[in-house]
Amino acid sequence: MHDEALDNERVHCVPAPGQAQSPRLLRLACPALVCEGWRLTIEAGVERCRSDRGDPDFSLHSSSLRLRALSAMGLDPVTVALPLWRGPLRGAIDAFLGRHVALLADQCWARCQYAPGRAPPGHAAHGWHQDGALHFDFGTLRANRVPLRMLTCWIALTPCGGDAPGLELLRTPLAGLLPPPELDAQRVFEQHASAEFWRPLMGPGDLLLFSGDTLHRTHVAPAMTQHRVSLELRFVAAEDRSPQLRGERRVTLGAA
Ligand SMILES: O=C(O)CCC(=O)C(=O)O
Repeated sequence: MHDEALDNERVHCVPAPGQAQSPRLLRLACPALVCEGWRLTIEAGVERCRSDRGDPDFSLHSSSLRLRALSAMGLDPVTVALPLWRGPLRGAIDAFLGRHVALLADQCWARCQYAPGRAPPGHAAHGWHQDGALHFDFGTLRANRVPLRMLTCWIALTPCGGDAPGLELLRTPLAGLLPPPELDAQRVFEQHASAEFWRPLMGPGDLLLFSGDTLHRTHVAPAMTQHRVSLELRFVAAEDRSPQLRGERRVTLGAA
């Protein structure tokens, strides 16, 4: 069920340092058995949080759980990130962020998304946004809205994009952060040519790597019948001193 045309967009085609990073897809970056274990752990964790409530690491609205909440169950953010950074993602991450890379350990998430009409009460899909807007205060007057220089690694743990919700991304990163009124779905649709929108079909273990300036949202369509489980990691340069990152727990992955 993979879109063969997308297979050209491999992680080993890295841009020169400092250039924009278009979103790219890497097939089967994580082994299927490992993904299945992660999926089971996440579903159990999300269901437990949904009935217990009160866990600050759980968002009822997005059926998302910070990965750190699953550390004791073997799904620690650093344990997930290290083999990817040492393995298939290293060239792409280092080319974009430099050799001293840090994981934003508290901004790593496990997520469930549901087919329309099958979502639990209170759940909603993610609207258009840029991850580089993390902790950005749009209320302050700023000459330019500079996104964090960040990479998000989004891993599908179940088939998605076809019969289950996936991601929709703009193929070209934007020059700056869009303020909230410009994130309206109709407005985004009007501002970009249809060829710019990308809804990859993904299977367990496939991953998307995209930079903080990439506009994206949950892709959910009326005909979908299945739910999806995914997880995501966020990387920055270890030396990044942007004020938005103040207080964030960074785990440096090293430069070996
Ligand atoms: O998993 C999704 O559907 C959306 C997640 C997302 O866009 C994000 O966390 O930045």
